[in-house]
Amino acid sequence: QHHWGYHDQDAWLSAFEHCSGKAQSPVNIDTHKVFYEPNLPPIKLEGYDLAGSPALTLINNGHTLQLSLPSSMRIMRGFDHVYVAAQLHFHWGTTEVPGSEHTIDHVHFPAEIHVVHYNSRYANLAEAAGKADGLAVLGGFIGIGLRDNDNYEKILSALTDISIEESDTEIPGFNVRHLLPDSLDRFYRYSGSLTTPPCFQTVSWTLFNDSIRVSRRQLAALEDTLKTEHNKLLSKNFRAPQLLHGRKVLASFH
Ligand code: BO1
Ligand code: ZN
Repeated sequence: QHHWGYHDQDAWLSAFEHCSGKAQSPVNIDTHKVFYEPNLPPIKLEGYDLAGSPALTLINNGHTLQLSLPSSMRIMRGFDHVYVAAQLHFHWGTTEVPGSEHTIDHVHFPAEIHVVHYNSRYANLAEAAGKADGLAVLGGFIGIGLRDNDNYEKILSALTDISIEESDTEIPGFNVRHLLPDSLDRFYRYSGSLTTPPCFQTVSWTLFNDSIRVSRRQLAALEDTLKTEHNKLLSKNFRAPQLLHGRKVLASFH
């Protein structure tokens, strides 16, 4: 397995054949060029409230901060299939460099959350990842607000326990729905890929229009706590926007 990193994203192209495909992610969303699609079904989530459920494993895998999710969490509506949650993770930058992967009119948000789901017709994420209808990722833009976000604090307060690469910890179950925007009604939809190697072009992407707010302190905790290989700061873990190559970005709203 090739040891990829964010510093040399051009190296992904030669080491992973799918990374040079024509349906890669992330992309810029040009809000003046999206197609309003009134028939996009609304997103209906089920089983996202994990309060009182078994503890969840939070891991620093050297590329991101990742929370393992139980298969009780599902997207019941919004797609042609039922999708089962596997994990959620984040992409971020530094205080100086906003680190969302997707951009809106070429502007980055400070950070982005991805809730990764796989099609329930497959056994697990690994099996689904290479299938055309395999994956659905829900993406949320994270911005800075004046108040601490109590829901994000359930994750961020555990970061100091996993500052070393490949360390993990357990956190109590909580309502994962509250990590997403208040309204899920306004979203963008397009066909793309995993934003990291192996870059499989198997993801139906949903990006919520309404952003999520965390405090400046909380964002700093995400940006400044985790370490990657050689004890270097884990930051700027976002891929540059990729060309659409004729793909259409749909919008559920106008
Ligand atoms: S993302 O949401 O597009 N940033 C994304 C990127 C990579 C993965 C999931 C979501 N997952 C990767 C796993 C690898 C696995 C690969 C194919 O999927 O991290 O361990 O090999 O199954
Ligand atoms: Zn991601």
